[in-house]
Amino acid sequence: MTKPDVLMVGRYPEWEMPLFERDYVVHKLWLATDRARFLSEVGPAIRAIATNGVLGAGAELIDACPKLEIIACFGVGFDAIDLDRARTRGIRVTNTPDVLTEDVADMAFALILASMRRIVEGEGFVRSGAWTKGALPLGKSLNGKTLGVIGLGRIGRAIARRATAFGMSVAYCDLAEDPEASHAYFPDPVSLARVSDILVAATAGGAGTKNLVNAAVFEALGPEGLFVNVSRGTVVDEPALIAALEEKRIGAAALDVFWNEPNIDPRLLGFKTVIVQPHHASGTVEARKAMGKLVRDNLAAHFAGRPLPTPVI
Ligand code: 8YV
Repeated sequence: MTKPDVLMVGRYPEWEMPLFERDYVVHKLWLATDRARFLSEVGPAIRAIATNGVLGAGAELIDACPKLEIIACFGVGFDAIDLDRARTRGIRVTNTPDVLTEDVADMAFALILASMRRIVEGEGFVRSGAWTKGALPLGKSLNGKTLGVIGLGRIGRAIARRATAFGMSVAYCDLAEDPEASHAYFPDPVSLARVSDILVAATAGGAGTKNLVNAAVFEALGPEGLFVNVSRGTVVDEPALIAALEEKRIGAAALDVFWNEPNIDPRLLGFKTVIVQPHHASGTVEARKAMGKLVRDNLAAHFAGRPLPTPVI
């Protein structure tokens, strides 16, 4: 049987490559110097796209592959994939839910702890010798605080579980109240922010959540509040975040994702009250191995005519 042609949009982990190349003819889009020419040459043969949550697959890419059958995403978020175009063309789409949930929730808490307990600042304080001349300003305790979770999905619930273990109260907002959840429900991010000491965005990206966290939300969070983002940069009105930080209308921010990553707004780096990470919440060996396997399992199921393990459409 001939190996199906797969278009790999961005670099996958090194360990994945022999496994992909054993079963597929892999065309590496990120290595192409002339993207349009590369696509016009290989596009007609492509039956599958292997992409990730950031690069996705837009209409231009989908249309460059007339025989495309499936788009497999290395990531849970599929907001960068043009689902409408895929649907119109009858193309299947898969993602990698569950296998990264706990690690993403851990990152949310790593950011919360780092900000509240001044971990990054403290590290610099010791290394620079400043410790010999004085004391680090005091941090803030998590115990007794209220964590507001925007989006009580798999990741939001995993964050909420951790918050409970840290002695925090949890409140959330989502499109609808979850009858299973014991946490306080708020219908929108502004009313949630009003009761929150820490506000975490854990919602899906895409048009439906664009700028969901905006100036009004920051106003409601207040000058002592911490905003944390482990979802998508698009969920936040970044200029409004920068203005809120500048005018001290919120206390701090800890961000794993950005509107324009990796070329992030340099103004964010000018704040002592901001902690940044390179979109790395799922960046553990364990999660990434499981994500790679799930991408391959979805492709294998598709080409064997079996049900897809984790279909989006
Ligand atoms: C990945 C993600 O970092 O799962 C997601 O939606 O954003 C992350 O797990 C991303 O897919 C890039 O590899």
